[in-house]
Amino acid sequence: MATALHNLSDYDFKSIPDASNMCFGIVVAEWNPEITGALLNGAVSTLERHGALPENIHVKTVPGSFELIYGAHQMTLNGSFDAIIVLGSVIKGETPHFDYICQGVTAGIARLNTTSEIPIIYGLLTTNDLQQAKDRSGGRLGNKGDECAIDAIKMAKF
Ligand code: DLZ
Repeated sequence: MATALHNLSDYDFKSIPDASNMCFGIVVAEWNPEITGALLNGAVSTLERHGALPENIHVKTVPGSFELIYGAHQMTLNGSFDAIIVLGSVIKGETPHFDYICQGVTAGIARLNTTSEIPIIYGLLTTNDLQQAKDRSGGRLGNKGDECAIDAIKMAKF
């Protein structure tokens, strides 16, 4: 008879580590600033609520979401961050541009996660319209920036 090697109770699915000794980099895109500014506010306030010191949260802006890849890569070279968060908002237009940017950023950040020493948390909102982006950046469906902050804290000392 097979015996269970692991019990669900062995794992802690809920607790969030204290972030007071952690250092974070955030790269945020300037496109759709109403949305990305709200994502940034959510991420920073959630990191601080879990103990991160303001001086240990380093924010850099990039022109658009496509530049999040370069920005995050530069931050990985810095050597002083425990985790990096990228924040952007791509809103569907009338051309396939949306698809190329979404795929490019997603693949770029995924690749960085396998080549860098630290985790890069993916905070790219890809929505069909502005309202969907508002709903997910502090509106009725929460704030993706908050979620990314929690994920960064959990992954920082993986
Ligand atoms: C060009 C472009 C377009 C059409 N839409 C968006 C968008 O919705 N969100 C975003 O973050 N960036 C957009 N960009 C800019 C690209 O991400 C990028 O900055 C440029 O293609 C230059 O590399």
